[in-house]
Formats: sequence, C-alpha cells, structure tokens
Amino acid sequence: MKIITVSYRLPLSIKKTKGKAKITQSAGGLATAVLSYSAKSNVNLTWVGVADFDKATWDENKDNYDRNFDIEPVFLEKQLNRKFYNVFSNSVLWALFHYFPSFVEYTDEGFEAYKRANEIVAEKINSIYEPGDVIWIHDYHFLGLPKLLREYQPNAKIGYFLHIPFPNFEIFRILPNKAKKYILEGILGSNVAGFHTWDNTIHFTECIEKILGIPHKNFLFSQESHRTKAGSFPISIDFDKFHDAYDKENVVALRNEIKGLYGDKKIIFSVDRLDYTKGITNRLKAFEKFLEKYPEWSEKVVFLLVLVPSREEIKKYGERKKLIELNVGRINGNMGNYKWTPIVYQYQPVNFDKLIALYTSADVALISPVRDGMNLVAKEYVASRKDLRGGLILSSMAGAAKELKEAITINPFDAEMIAEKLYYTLNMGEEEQERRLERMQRYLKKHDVFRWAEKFLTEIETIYQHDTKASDMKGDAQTILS
Ligand code: ADQ
Repeated sequence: MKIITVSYRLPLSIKKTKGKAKITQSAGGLATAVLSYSAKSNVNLTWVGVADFDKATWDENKDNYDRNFDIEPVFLEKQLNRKFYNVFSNSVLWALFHYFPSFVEYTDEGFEAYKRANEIVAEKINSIYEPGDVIWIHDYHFLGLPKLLREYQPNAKIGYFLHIPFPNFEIFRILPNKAKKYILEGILGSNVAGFHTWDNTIHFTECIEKILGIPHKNFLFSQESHRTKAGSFPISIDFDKFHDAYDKENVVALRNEIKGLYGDKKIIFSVDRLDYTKGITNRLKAFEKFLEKYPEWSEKVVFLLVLVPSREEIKKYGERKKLIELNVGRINGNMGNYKWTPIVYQYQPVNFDKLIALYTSADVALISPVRDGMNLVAKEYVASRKDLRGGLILSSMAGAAKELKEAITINPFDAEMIAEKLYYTLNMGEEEQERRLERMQRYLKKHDVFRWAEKFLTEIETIYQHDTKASDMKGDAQTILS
C-alpha cells in the first residue's frame, strides 16, 4: 500500500552544470507533510506530476539522487502542456476562480487539451496503482482526475484538494455547460473533496445542487459507487521550521545587514508571486495614500516589495508587471528624494534564509490579495516572529484571515482604509504586538501542515471504511434475504 500524491509541479529540481544534471528533491511544506504522514503510517509515497524536464535527462539520472520517496513524471507533449497549463488552467480556471471573469479567455481547444492532459495523467496513475493505495490529487489542474480514476478503479480511495478558492454559483456558471459539468462530476469522483474554507465548501455544494441537481446531507453526496464528503481543510505551514529559523546564524547575519541598511526607518514588507490576484497595485496606491495623508512618515519608512516571477508566458502577467513598475516608479519619483527611496523593489525570488531575515526585520507585513485561497505568506510571517515583534495587515479576502483573528484586517480595494491601518500598525505598542502574535502563534503551532495532511488523509480512510462497511452490510442482507 502507498500514498500517490498528484500535483502539477513535482517536488524536485534538476540543475544542469557543464552538461551534468543534478536532481534534488525539494522539501516544500506539502511534500514534508505528506512524507511525515507516510513515514508515521509506515507506507511508501509516490509523487506524480508533469515533468518540466526532458525524458532523456530523467532516464539518464533517475537512479542517481537521494530520495525520500518515488517520483513518476508525466511527459506531456509541449503544445499540449502549454494549452493545458497556460490556456485553460491559468487563463480560464485561475482567473474565474479568483473572481476575474473579464480575464477569462475560454477556448474549446484549451478545454480539450485540459481533458486530454487529465486523461494522460489518469493513465499514468492507473499504471502504478495497487489495491489499497490512497490517491491524493491537488489543485485546479486536475479537476477531471478523480472521476477518470474512479472509472478505472471503482474501489479506490481518492482525495481531492483545491488550493485556490471555489467561486460562488454566479461566477462558476459563466463557464460553458460542458466545462461546468466536467469539473463538478470530476470532483465528485473523490471520496473527500477539500477546500480551504467553509465558504468555498458551500459554494461547491451549491453548484453541485444547482447544476447537477444532486442534493447533499451534511456535505455528503451519495452516488452509486461511493459517497463524496465535502469539507473545509485549511492548509498550513511547518510552524517549527519558520519559528526556529529566527536564530539560524545566517538569518541573524542577514537580518543585521538589512536592519543596518535602513537604520531607524521602519520597514513595511511584502512578498508574493507576481500575480493580479495578489492586489499589488492596490497595495502600492494605498502606500502612496499613506505617505500623502501622514507626511510626518516621509523618510521614516521604507517599503520592501519582493515579487517572484510567475507565469511570464501569459499576457495578463506581463501587463500587470508593467503596471506595478509604473506605479513603483511614479511613487518613488513623486514622494522620494535623493536621500530616500520609499519603495525598494525586487523582481527575483529570495531563498529561505533571506525570506526569514526579511520577515523578521519587518515592522509590518502588508498582505493584500484581492482573492486568495489561503495565503501562506501571512502564516509564515507570524510563525517566524519568535521575537514577538511586528504587525500583520491582512486582506479579509484571503482564506488565512478566517484563522488569523489577531491580524489587522483590511479590504484590499479600500486604499483609505489600508492607509489608516498602516498608520495604526506602524504606531502599535510592543505589548499589543506581543499579544496579537502570541495568540496567532499558539494557533499555528497547533494547526500546522502536518496536522492538515493527517486530518485530510484520515478523513479519506474514515469515509472509505464507513462506505465499505455499509456496502458489506448491504451485501450480507441481500445474502440472508436470498
Ligand atoms: P500561492 O498563490 O503561490 O499558492 P502563497 O500561499 O501565499 O500563494 O505562497 C506560496 C509560497 O511561495 C510561500 O511559501 C512563500 O514563502 C513562497 N514565496 C512567495 N514569494 C516568494 C519569493 N519572492 N521568493 C521565494 N518564495 C516566495 C496557492 C494559493 C494560495 C494557497 C497556496 C497553498 O494561491 O492561496 O495558500 O497555494 O495552498
């Protein structure tokens, strides 16, 4: 028996130097958590995902790296992968599920590629599946997969987790009927369908009822072959990893360097993938408003804006980048002077130590997505503040706001409000900072990513066992009657 985890990206990187490839398994939150669960339960873990490297490189090097689990890459033909990933997944599903209907660029060609890619991945999983295995499917790239796998393996234990919001009926219904049906029936192939929040879960159940006409009882949908339980499973982080990093030698050195650079100035910090859902332009305009409204803060604050390149092949992302850079330039030009640059902007990823050094140097973390499934940056910031200093400003549109009750919440569309909350948080006393962070840390320490994975995987077993028992009893009753 094994756990088969499926996600678009594989937790692995291949670096080529001087023609030699080096494979490294990466230890992201999700991989660490599933691995920890599989080790505890004494079962193996196999990860299936789409390869972003060529088959020849893989075949040459696959037996030659340190492994904690097995990896099964799926090699998709380049054009198919582009249409599947960029055209349907990211230009239709990502946009619509984040409430950007005007950004949706639906094409039948994209939808067909999406279905084909799901079929190819299903074939791959089916080829390695053994009875008793648990299959855990992740995210919006594989909405059709639970149903396809159910057709292959009617008795399989299948979990599906969506990392982005599930939109309400009015937004979801915008999709062509065939796509709506494909998605909903697809998810219903699972035994457990998980979302970050109850709001998302309710949106999903409403869509099932209104579009497929299937009612639920306590979020359970009964079907012929199995039942699907929908529920809220808010993802989290490896709390200890972020908390303990505060004292790492390299982190301390980097933090001293950052603090030394900015002296007495207060630091506002944000880090995101460059994505239109993250509310970056709104955030910049709000910072500008803050400087206009509170000129006494001029030269006394600096905003460190770190953006990580993302989905650069998609037009909307390039347009957004231009808009952000126009705003950064305009604000720095209008508000700054030869001694002071209000916004320090970086369009490059940062490594873990630098990220922690930045989190722990910041007086304020300003997180303002206009829509976000969870937002792990907010949780990471809180966890890393072992010194109990700093304030978290968080958009109420992020799933994380439902749990981080001591954050200063904002409406990301309301620049005036954000400016005021910035003023409040920058002036917040140490006692209040401690009180807020302590409560949120207590919560996160308990609700970490390990607990999340365990809860989800246990739920699959519970529903499955219950259904198996019920069908056995039905079988027994039939035998007695005959
Ligand atoms: P994302 O949209 O990518 O994830 P988020 O959860 O905030 O958003 O962050 C993902 C990770 O990327 C964080 O761990 C963060 O540290 C890292 N990161 C961000 N910027 C970085 C940078 N410049 N350099 C290095 N690392 C960086 C999706 C959903 C979210 C959901 C997650 C998990 O959109 O809503 O929280 O999946 O389910």
